[in-house]
Amino acid sequence: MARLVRVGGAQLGPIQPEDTRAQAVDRMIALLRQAAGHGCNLVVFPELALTTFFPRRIMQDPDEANVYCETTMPTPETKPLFDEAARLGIGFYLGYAELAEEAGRKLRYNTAILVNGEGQIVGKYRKVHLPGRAEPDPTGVTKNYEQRYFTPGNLGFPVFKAFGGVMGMALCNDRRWPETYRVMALQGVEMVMLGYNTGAVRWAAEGNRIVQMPSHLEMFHNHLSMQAGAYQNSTWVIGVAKAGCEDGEELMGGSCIIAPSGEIVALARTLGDELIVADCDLDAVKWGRETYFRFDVNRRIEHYGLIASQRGVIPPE
Ligand code: CDT
Repeated sequence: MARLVRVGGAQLGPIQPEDTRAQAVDRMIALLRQAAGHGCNLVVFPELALTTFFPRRIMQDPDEANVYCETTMPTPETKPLFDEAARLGIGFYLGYAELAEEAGRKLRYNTAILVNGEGQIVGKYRKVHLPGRAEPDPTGVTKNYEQRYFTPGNLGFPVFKAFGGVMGMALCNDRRWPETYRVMALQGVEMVMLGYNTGAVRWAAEGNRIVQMPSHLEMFHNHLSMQAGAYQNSTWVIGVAKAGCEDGEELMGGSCIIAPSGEIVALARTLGDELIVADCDLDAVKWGRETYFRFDVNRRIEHYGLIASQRGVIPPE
């Protein structure tokens, strides 16, 4: 018998700097109700879903970013989302900025949580691959300062038994790194949920010229990385965007639900609040893992020719 999870990918249109968390939560509740109408068990929201994508701007003092962070979850502003989801019996993945206190230090993490259909948090992930810069970019092309505001995640890539399967989480830039999927696949992941905020247009400094990168590549790489991650690890991948013109930056949409075959089975058509839905059979991961990707049999780490230092970062010549 199939192990079906009906998943809603809840893409959000832009959240402007002046928008409140309560406004964002209202929009998410509207999408949750739509998902309930479709019979969804699980809804995936984007990365940093409660606020504007604040790391696109440089703040002199990184601690100014604390106003965008949550110290606990649920907060009074997000409680209505938890309550409505529990009332509807729908679980959800939510990306937000976390301000944690660890060993007497305050640290910010780019975080995602998994909440079950009873409104209980059953998993937490902190973004490992932080893109962008920590220091101001003299060329002005950088639209991402996550390295300035966040500490790399210290929870690894854990997986969680929930929704009748093995669930994993990742955030945005993580999707471009094969390790993200493989570390979870080696723990048996069956569905990777991933929220993202990615510019539709990218600029680069070439000498003293600023050039626009070919814009078709942004969406191509977005889907390529998630489809490859799904196929090469035989897992469902749910990629959900924040989209549209946010604080002057065009964010790409392209939210999608990807089967373990690597095929996109649901795709957003707009740059606004939009729900995409697919029935995800968790048993569909088995075919790939019993044929091309038998990790225990065909994966030959002892033959990869790695020396100890190469298992981490390979030093330059
Ligand atoms: N949010 C996020 O991780 N965005 C990055 C943009 C990187 S720009 C250097 C992404 O990989 O989509």
